[in-house]
Amino acid sequence: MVKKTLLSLICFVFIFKLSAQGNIENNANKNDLISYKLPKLLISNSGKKISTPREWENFRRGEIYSYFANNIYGIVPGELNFQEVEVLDFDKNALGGKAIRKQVNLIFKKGKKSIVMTLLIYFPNKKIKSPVFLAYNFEGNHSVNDDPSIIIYRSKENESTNEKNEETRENKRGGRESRWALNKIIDSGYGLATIDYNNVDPDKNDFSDGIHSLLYKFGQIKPAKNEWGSISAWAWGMSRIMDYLETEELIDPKKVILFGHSRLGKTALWAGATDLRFSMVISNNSGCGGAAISRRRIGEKILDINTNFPHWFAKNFHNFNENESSLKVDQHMLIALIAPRPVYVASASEDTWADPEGEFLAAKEASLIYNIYGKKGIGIDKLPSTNTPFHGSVGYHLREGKHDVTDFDWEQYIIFANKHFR
Ligand code: GTR
Repeated sequence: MVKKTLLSLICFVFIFKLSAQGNIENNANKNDLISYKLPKLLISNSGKKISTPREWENFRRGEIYSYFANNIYGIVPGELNFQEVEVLDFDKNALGGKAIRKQVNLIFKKGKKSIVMTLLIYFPNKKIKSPVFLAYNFEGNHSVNDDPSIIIYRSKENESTNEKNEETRENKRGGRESRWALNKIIDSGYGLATIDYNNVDPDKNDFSDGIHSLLYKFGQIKPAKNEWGSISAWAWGMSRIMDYLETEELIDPKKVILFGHSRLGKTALWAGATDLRFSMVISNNSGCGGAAISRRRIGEKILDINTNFPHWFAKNFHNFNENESSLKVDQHMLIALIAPRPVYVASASEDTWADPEGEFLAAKEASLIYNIYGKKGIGIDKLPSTNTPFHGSVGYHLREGKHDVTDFDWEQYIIFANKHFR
């Protein structure tokens, strides 16, 4: 009897301790009953409480950034700027005359190696410097708009011009138009600058191609454990395009907004955390390794992403497969690194693989830093109903529907940008 009572008592204490651990208990995975405790944003590694922007910038931001760099995305092991800019096209009569279209090659060389990034930009046809959305595309610049003048990129690997290849490429022309709301963007006074992310680093588990190999040390054939995976390489690419945009007289370099969907939403967040020149960041349905809290283990987990895409993150990130709780950070801290610049996290109700609620909670937790800067964060505590946007300095919406980018999403991003820029 005494033994039994003792056993129940031990069990009670254990269960109590377990549930008290999660400071967001209600949102823990209901299926496998994992509770979790988020690392504290406002306590430094040495235990110092952070309550002012100065303390955040001097003590806390750097240690969080360096943890993400060395353990998750990977550091960039050197510097390289483009050596040549080649203007391929400049047309003042694009989109029926309301836009200017420009296409340029940014050429990077190191030793015998080189890469070429082909940038497509549509500017509003006005005599002022415009704010611009900068975004990678997945399937080539010509997939963004059905415009026969958009140059089809040919990498060294796919440069063959046989008829069949040409036909496949042509078939993609305008194929992703529905994701770009180009007319809305231009009509609202914004430009759009885009390149195929494969230009920077082809999206495959192969570190011999793309930008990585240009920065290898003698004899190196793959990144070291704390060095860049593809997401970090794509983020680096966004900064190099920013170098170019700073020289572009039709653009206001103080109003460059990073946008990315899915793996490119993860990239936009990391690029925004890394390069303070970006004045706003939007991550659309970015999920695991993007905006979603890893410790929730809902939808895609670290093990899944590192198994299916072993090249996206630094090798060190694989140490956290099935081991999320030993990370010293979680993704709310990535969003916090963007503060005090406006940041937008968007989810979709059917995109359960990206864990919409986890994305919301990260944006909510990151709001604490915005509050320290005297700004309103997301302004709500619970996941809102679908199609109900919130636009504080942290923006959020849960769009009804699947993993995608729609006109509804773009309408929100334009409203958000207008609110903060005008
Ligand atoms: C999925 C992946 C996600 C997301 C997405 C995408 O398959 O699991 O993390 O990045 O791809 O980029 O389309």
